Amino acid sequence: MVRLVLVLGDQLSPDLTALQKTDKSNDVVVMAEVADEASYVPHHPKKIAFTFAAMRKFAESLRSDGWTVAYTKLDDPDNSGSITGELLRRAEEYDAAGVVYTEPGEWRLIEALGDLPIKSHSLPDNRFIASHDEFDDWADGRKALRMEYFYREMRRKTGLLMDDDQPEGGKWNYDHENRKPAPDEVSFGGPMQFTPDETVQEVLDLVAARFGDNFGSLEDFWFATDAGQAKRQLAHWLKGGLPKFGDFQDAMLGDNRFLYHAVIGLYINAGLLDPLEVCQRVEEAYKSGDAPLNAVEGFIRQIVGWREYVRGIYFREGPDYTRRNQLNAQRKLPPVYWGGETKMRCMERTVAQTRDEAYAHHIQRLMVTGNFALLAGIDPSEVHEWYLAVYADAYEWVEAPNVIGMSQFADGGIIASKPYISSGNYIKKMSDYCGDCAYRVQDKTGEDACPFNLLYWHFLDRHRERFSENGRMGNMYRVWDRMDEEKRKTILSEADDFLDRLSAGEAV
Ligand code: FAD
Ligand code: DLZ
Ligand code: SF4
Repeated sequence: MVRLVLVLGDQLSPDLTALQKTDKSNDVVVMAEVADEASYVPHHPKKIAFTFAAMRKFAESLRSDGWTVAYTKLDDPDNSGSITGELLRRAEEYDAAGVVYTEPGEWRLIEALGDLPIKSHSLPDNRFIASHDEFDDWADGRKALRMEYFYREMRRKTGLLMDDDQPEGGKWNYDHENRKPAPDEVSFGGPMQFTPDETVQEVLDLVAARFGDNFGSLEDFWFATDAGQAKRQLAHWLKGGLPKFGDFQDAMLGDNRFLYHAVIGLYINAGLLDPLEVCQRVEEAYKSGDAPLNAVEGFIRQIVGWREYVRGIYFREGPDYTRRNQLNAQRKLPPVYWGGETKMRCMERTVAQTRDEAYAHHIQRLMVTGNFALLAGIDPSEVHEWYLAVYADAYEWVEAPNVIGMSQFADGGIIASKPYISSGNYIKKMSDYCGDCAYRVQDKTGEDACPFNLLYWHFLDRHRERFSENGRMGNMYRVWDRMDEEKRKTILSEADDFLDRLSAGEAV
């Protein structure tokens, strides 16, 4: 009897376990563009267009490879609107014995598929370096789950940048070389841009009609939408971007949105690029002398370290992870996150770039929009939904640990050993935003004082009980405590006033 083989929008890999374990001469692949997936958060239109276009092209490539594919387009009249609905409809149509699927990347769908009233079989997603069991074996019994130690295990397992059992160059981590401030000139022109072909254009028209009101611009769509294009982007970046990736990894520029970043997260997460192969290509660039060790190690750490680690945490912590709120932050997400007017140049630039590109790089996500939300005490579940909606690379397994854990400290410190907070000074050092901001980054109080300066101390003061004993934060509290009492009072009352105006919807 026929089995249905589910392929989700972020499972576009020919080596997907469900495709490997089934039979193309007998079984039927089910792929479906459905309202449920396209609207469980208000996704950026470019993210939806990327997903649908890549799904349609992948379906075609499966057909060329001999598979029967039952593909549902969003506007098909029989579309039931959900993945489970489509599986049940196709099961009846093909009189199928059951469904085989690869574990989805979100608990929401794992639970829905687990409740299917037909026979179903879930397979592990082997597109990762560590299985759930391997991660749990590493994590069990540890007091703290620090990424650095997990990363070393992954280096040993993959052999990447290993010299027998020793790390290449004698050190595991070259991060301290990777914190250079924004350069005056960027020698790399950014990611390769692809002109929409007929398939992409058809999807763009559909998305414009159905999701045109979502936050985010659909103009100038240039993402790769198949594995061939994604590989061309990878090759382009290896040559032009990788050599300086490390140096300027943390830098931010108002008029250069990509600097030396790879802009491949969306392709890896959707299945168009294989993470291990990407790392092997990066290692080759080091071995052939085309890229320095700090860049190569820094990049490989993001993939075999952070990417694998956050996935391990997401699955280990369970479905309630996205609802954690250890700092009891209750403020509503302010309109600035949806493009509302603001005088803060760093926020305005980061949100504008997000609206245009469905992309911002790591430090913009962490130290601008994330830092602001944390300092302002915004409800982490609202922050989480925003990040899940607006970035083309966002799926819960990777987004939630980065937002709830790393950025908002809402998991109470499973991922981060201390909160990622900074005053305006850090943003000034790493970017060119402050130069043309209405606020003055050097002002600690007063009408023009940078809001990050006020909120930084407000955060530390209101969370004193939790953080003052944290060894890595003692210095911050000592500086605060040594400050003149009048000045402290002024900072706190100006910060309160700012937060009131933020909550009242004022363009602060
Ligand atoms: P580069 O800067 O060129 O880095 C290379 C690759 O390393 C990325 O493509 C990605 O695959 C991997 N990587 C780097 N950092 C991380 C990380 N912390 N976690 C997982 N993988 C990482 N990444 C996502 O893929 N999806 C998300 O939804 C997401 N949300 C984030 C939210 C916040 C608050 C923060 C601080 C980070 C988030 N990240 C997320 C991680 C990181 O910002 C993006 O992976 C990166 O910006 C993607 O752009 P790039 O391909 O140009 O990456
Ligand atoms: C992100 C997304 C969107 C926008 N639409 C679809 C869709 O219509 N059909 C589909 O199979 N997948 C889609 N996806 C990706 C899924 O939401 C993703 O597979 C789950 O969130 C699990 O990671
Ligand atoms: Fe951002 Fe403050 Fe700099 Fe303005 S002065 S850009 S608000 S850090």
